[in-house]
Amino acid sequence: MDTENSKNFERDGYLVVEGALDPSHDIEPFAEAYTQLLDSLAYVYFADAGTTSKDYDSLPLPERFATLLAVSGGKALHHLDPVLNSFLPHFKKQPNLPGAQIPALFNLISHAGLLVVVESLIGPEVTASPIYHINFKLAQKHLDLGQHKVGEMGHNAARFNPDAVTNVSNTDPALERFYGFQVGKTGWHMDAISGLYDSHDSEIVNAWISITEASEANGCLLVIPGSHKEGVRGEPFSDEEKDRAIALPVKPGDVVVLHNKVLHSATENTTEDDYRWAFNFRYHPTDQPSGRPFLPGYVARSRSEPETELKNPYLWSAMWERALDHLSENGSPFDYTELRAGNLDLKFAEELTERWKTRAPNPESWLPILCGLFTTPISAQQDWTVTTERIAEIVDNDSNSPPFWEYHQSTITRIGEKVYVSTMETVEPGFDSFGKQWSLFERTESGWAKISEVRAINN
Ligand SMILES: O=C(O)CCC(=O)C(=O)O
Ligand SMILES: [Fe+2]
Repeated sequence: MDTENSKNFERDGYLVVEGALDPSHDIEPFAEAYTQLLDSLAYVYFADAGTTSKDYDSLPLPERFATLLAVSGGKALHHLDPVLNSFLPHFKKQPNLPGAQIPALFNLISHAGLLVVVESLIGPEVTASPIYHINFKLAQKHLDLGQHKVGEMGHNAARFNPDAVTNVSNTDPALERFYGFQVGKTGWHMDAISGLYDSHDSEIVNAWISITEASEANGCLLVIPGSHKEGVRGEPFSDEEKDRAIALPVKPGDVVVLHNKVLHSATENTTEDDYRWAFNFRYHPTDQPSGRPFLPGYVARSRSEPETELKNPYLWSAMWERALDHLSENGSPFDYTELRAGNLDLKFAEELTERWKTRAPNPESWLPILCGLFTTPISAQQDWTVTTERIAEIVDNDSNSPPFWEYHQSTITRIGEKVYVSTMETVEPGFDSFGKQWSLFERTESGWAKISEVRAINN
């Protein structure tokens, strides 16, 4: 079956694998867990906005989703699909929200039923790319409902224009250019063009799985067989080519695998009130670039070094938290418009990829990302030593902060009259080994004094 699959995939640029996942065992529990995430986001946004929606719990899912978009002013999509939205000029992680990289999502991305298909196409060393998207296609009625509620909740209704597929030039960060792709209409494109140049020839495959049934009426995929053979290209695509498109209606549990260069889009959701909800996950051979080096992928399958496979969903969530913290602090390392305009060359891409490979060679190395390891030249570290004077300055003068401070590569926690300082520091050039140091300070009559210190070196 594998050779047949890969032959067809090579020829057509796509593959449909029916029943790769079990609807009642894999899809339904996942959908339930993810829906709880969506609902929890809505509750937080309601609370933050000082509003409530009494009827929220009793609404059908697409109406709840539309309500979530409305109460968040569109920003729930930034949180749920950070890979796309990290390119917004003012992208900020929303730390008040429960993380969107939930264990159920990790378990689905790592599901053996998907990996076996992926492995048959790209070989036994499989990295799950950080690139994944949620596409939740609402009927017009529900897009309108979102817009209507936006008005009610005092946000700018214009941001819910479903035609805002690309190139929306608006300074409002919530008016994301990707809005159509996420909840409206998916236009013609190939995925490769959105990756950094050094990933254009990576053997990236896209496993697209529908949580709901996907039909021509509610927005199934359209694909142009064989269109992956002509290199990386963007619009315009000829009508003649688009006329060769075929529709791929699927059921929950079926997987559509797309080649990184195959042209695809989706039909419009023209139903009265149905919705089409899908995820797409990307995988590539571990030694090839993902196209998003500053976001965390992970080894999902390795036949040669099985111990490198990431199995812990909470570690994955933490990697994302730290990467998004870093992104919020430092901004995206490049502009999506520049990328699409072809202004970032191979050298730029390779350097960025190399830099992040050195910084984050394994899952654990994403975790200390804000502790100075990535941004601090080693020679400058001494200037930032946390002295008793610094403690007094930071802890005593900053009464507005919670009893927790980030000071360069240190985390300072105050509990009553005690202050704990934990410092992550490199002990060798490069990032292969690092140590951790804990110090305890106590308030005395003459000010803060260092009481004890513990140092641990990890290799
Ligand atoms: O689900 C959609 O409509 C968009 C999917 C897509 O473009 C992709 O999976 O790359
Ligand atoms: Fe796509």
